Amino acid sequence: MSRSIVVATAQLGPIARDEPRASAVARMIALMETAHSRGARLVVFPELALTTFFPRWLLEGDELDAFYETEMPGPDTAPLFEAAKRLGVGFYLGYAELLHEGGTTRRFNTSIFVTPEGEIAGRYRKVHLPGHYNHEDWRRFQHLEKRYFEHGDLGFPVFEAMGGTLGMCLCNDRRWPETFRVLGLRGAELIMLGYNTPQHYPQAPEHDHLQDFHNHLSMQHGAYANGAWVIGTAKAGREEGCDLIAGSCIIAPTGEIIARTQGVGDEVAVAEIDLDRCRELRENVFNFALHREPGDYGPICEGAEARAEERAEITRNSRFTASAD
Ligand code: ING
Repeated sequence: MSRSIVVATAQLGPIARDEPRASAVARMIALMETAHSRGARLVVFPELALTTFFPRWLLEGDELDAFYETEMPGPDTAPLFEAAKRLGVGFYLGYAELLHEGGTTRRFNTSIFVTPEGEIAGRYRKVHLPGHYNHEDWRRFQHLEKRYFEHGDLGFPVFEAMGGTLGMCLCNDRRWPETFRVLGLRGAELIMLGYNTPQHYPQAPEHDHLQDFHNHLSMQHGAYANGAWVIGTAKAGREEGCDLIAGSCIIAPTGEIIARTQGVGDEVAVAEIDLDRCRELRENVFNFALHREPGDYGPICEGAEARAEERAEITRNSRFTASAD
């Protein structure tokens, strides 16, 4: 018995700061059509796929709000939902979510999974927000995700769609093994994620040449240690003067990269995956019931309350401002 499905990573090249959403959506529809022509029924787009990576600048007010979606689908994104229905393709989409809830405005770095019927079957809000809160002059470019997004309030949910159990995360989440482990413990067979990853990491430029290695290392380990398929999709290329890595790929539960993009622009890579292959790992080397020892993992979950206070402190006093070395 196999639960095979043809999937695609749909990498985007740079999106200009003044590029209309309609342009990004048109590019994504073209990628979806290419993937469909190669048999794909599931497509993964990048993180913040509708606009340029705006946390690289200090913005406020209407100029900042212009980068968020207040409805999904909205007028600009409806054509993507329609294309998915027309082609019979499900898709993962990363975007900046702005909502008014209980009298306050809430902002999240969000991803959704939309079924071929056009229904939103899963939603995720980024838990691990990298970067900093205040503008820091010493940086070549800013990384203000801690300023522009709240800590995700949905945890790491899984959901049923496309004949399997699916999970999502976003960019920096992939570097934290806990992300994949929680999704794995909840039975995720395919984990989808998008990323915007600069080649240059200001606090440790000596690692710049390792970004592609760390990207694949993180995702390959997450796949292997949890016996799950992983699809990671980049927004890539030189975007507003900032070089973003590519390396979008499809990874088997064995940790092997079975398909990847070659360039740094709009590009699709496709592979047929069998969700039943997760069992090769989950029933053997990573048989959680047989081999996992949660009684010894205490420190992993210690400090949750303190962390909530620290997060508030970052927002209030940004005492975590990294000093220039
Ligand atoms: N970007 C980067 C990422 O985690 C980063 C931030 C870059 C962290 C390089 C470490 C090294 O891939 C986002 N958007 O999370």
